[in-house]
Amino acid sequence: MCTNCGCSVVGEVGIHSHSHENGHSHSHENGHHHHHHDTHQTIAVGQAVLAKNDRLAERNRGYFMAKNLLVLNVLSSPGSGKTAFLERMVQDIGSRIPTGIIVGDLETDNDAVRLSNSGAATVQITTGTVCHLESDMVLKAAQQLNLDRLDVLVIENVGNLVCPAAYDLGEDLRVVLLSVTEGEDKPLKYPTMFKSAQVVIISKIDLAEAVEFDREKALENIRKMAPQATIFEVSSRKGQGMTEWYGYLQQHLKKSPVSTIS
Ligand SMILES: Nc1nc2c(ncn2[C@@H]2O[C@H](COP(=O)(O)OP(=O)(O)OP(=O)(O)O)[C@@H](O)[C@H]2O)c(=O)[nH]1
Ligand SMILES: [Zn+2]
Ligand SMILES: [Zn+2]
Ligand SMILES: [Zn+2]
Repeated sequence: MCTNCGCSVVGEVGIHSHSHENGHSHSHENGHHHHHHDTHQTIAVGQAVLAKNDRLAERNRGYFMAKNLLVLNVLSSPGSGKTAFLERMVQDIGSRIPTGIIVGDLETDNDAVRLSNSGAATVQITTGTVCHLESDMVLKAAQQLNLDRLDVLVIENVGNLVCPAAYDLGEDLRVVLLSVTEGEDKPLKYPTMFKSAQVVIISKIDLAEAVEFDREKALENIRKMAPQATIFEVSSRKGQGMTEWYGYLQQHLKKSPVSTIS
């Protein structure tokens, strides 16, 4: 159920195609009352769903904390390069920093196949019509992984810059990608997503010149909406900026590196 865009709110979508503009004589009083009533109900249901999700997110957080896991919730619009970024990361540091990945998509397990080919333990969640992940889905998926063996658990959310922002999954860090091909103004248009980010990754910087990406403008917009966020500029294709990201990740690990054991 999606409380922001109403995508799966059964029978409660606020679009009425019949017109009331001309004061037609047959009474719609009940109907109007009904509509109002529905609207309030929709909001009430939505708040209950979010409150329940928040409780389950806290449960997830406790569970992940007990496992000493660093948990990332990776978010962006479709095709911004989440999977490519994670493939590169697992290839580069997966042997040093054991990483598991939960990936959400409406349909197909393509991303899970790509990610497990890169060497990560991977679980796919197919959500059907639901355009975001929720805490209970994440817990069920996480229980399919051997969490004791992992240092990092990554959740690749459904490609969507809107409603996933409303769903805490129990993560430590929200990582929001903005690719150079989607426009410098996205942080201004999707403020909720950027306001909740601890990390913003500008992705596909190898394409920046070709699309005349205005880097200064993008940085300004990100800083405006997400002054709290650490910003990285990366290319998963060419590898620029990835080392800086790995340094940040290393600093936030909950487990000390295996190599220090004598
Ligand atoms: N040139 C270039 N292309 C990239 C880069 N990262 C991703 N791509 C391409 O962008 C397209 C989308 O990348 P994905 O990694 O599938 O994007 P995603 O965010 O996981 O997409 P969804 O899961 O569908 O939301 C693919 O064709 C990638 O090869 C990059 O750093 N440089
Ligand atoms: Zn939605
Ligand atoms: Zn993906
Ligand atoms: Zn949704």
